[in-house]
Amino acid sequence: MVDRPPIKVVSGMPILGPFAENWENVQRFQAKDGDLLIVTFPKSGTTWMSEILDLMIHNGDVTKTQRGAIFERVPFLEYAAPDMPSGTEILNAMESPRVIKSHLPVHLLPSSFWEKKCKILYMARNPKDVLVSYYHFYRMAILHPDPGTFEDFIQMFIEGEVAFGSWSDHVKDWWKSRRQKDILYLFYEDMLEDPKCELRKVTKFIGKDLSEDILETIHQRTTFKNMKENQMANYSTIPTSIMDHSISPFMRKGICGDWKNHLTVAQSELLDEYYKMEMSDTDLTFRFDN
Ligand code: A3P
Ligand code: EST
Repeated sequence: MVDRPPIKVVSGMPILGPFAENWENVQRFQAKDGDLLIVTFPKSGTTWMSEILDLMIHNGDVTKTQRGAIFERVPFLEYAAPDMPSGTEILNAMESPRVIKSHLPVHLLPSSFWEKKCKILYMARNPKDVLVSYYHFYRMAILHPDPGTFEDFIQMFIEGEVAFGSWSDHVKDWWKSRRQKDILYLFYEDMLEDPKCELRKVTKFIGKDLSEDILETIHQRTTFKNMKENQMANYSTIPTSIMDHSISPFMRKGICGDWKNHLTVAQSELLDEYYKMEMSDTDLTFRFDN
């Protein structure tokens, strides 16, 4: 088993240890006109939206999405690990149109994304489900430190000490910035409730004209069940020494409200307090039930 590297702090943000080594290249990264960027706080539906965008830019051609695993088709900007090409290296060698994934907060996004004609899609999810999903992900993805007990992890989450920092700052800052540029702000809970409606929004936003038949194909291909079974979307091709799906599968539940199966009444109330305090200065709201 690979050692779990400790978190490092770059520009005031906690980040996965190995990612810190490539930080300067991330900040200097050159976005290009036409790039599509999906930004999220971890565990908010990044992989889901990545698969959707890859299908959309290929006009729903499912065979094209079999050309590689999701993390190869939609490279992760901040990604870095010893003896592996970093996200920036992969992206620099990639032809347009590029779909890029990032977990960066607004103020740390490389400036070239603001300068070029890029479209940014932001996807947010309620903090209780993010917290539960993130805890399981920390356990199974060995690039993360040991999360400790669930109780410990709740504290780390509330303090903004998990990788990529504070959930509330992330969602609020991107919400504030959404009118500054071409940014489409989406919610995981809306995607679950009415996927076709959200797919139409995304299609329009990226300037694609896709038929209802193609949208239906994209919808079917990106249901939780189908993505869970799709080797090119479910991260199962990664060695178990790096991601151990027997601890917790990457495609775990895919629902809204799983937090009710994990949080005690006291823990849920603590999160309610956190939410009330952190969200008192914004009109951004989340749904916790489906
Ligand atoms: P759970 O752990 O709650 O199941 P990310 O891609 O940002 O890391 O987010 C992962 C979360 O999104 C996981 O949540 C995963 O199951 C869920 N997910 C992935 N694909 C999905 C889909 N097609 N529909 C619904 N949820 C999906
Ligand atoms: C790290 C954080 C995160 O929120 C999502 C992902 C998905 C891609 C993962 C990466 C990660 C951790 C490191 C990897 C990577 C795919 C290959 C790599 O080894 C597991």
